Amino acid sequence: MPSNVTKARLKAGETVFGCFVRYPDATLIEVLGYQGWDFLVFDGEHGVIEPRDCEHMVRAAELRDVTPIVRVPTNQPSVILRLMDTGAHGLHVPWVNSGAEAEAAVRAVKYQPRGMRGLAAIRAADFGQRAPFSQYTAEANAETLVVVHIETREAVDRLGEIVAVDGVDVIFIGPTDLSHSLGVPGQVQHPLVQAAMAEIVATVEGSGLALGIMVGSAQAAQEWQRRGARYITIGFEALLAPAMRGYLAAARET
Ligand code: 3PY
Ligand code: MG
Repeated sequence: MPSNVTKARLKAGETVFGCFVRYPDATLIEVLGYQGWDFLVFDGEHGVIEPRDCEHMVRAAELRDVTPIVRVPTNQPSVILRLMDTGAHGLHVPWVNSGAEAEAAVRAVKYQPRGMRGLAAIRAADFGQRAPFSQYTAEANAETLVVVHIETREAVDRLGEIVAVDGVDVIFIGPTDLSHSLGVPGQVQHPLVQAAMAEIVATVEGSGLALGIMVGSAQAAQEWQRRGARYITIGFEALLAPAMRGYLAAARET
């Protein structure tokens, strides 16, 4: 498995920037690969990305030296297996609500001795053409980035258990689902949501794990870096919409 540059940067204490893409298109990934992203997240939860799409998107990202990460739709070993077998260098697992659920995610994505991911000569293993399985499984266990979403009240309450699970790399705040879980859907600035986020920041601080979040603007990205986040993502549409609207407004001025 190729080395995971995003994971290496996080381990070195650096901050990394990525973009969520929910459209199943490898060409789009190749184009985005010219923009300087550290990583791209292919969204299999809220997007329509299936394993076959993911495999092409991973290839395109690798072509441009961007780390390919996939958000799996659910924390199920068979679902995680099919998306990770495409060769993604890491995964986002939504709705991780306890230490047991974080442990299940790590076991689904790591091979023996840490986990029980199914093993075969798939793309992630270079189709069995390059190295013995023992070398591939050790590389995959070391290089794969595990990002767990904290996006419910229960997850915030049980975050101490979650950060203690060996193999979790990034604790990722999902602001939209968190606001929904707290009864104020979409109101991410609501005091209830802000208080829950402050609890997350406090628990992650000093845990040795990286804090991640989805932001909506460069200003929010800067603010979250000041709060300690080092794995910063934004949605493709959050960047596209202002650029297109700004262009049209300006172009129609004359
Ligand atoms: C959320 O805001 O719920 C997310 O999952 C962001 O990716
Ligand atoms: Mg979410």
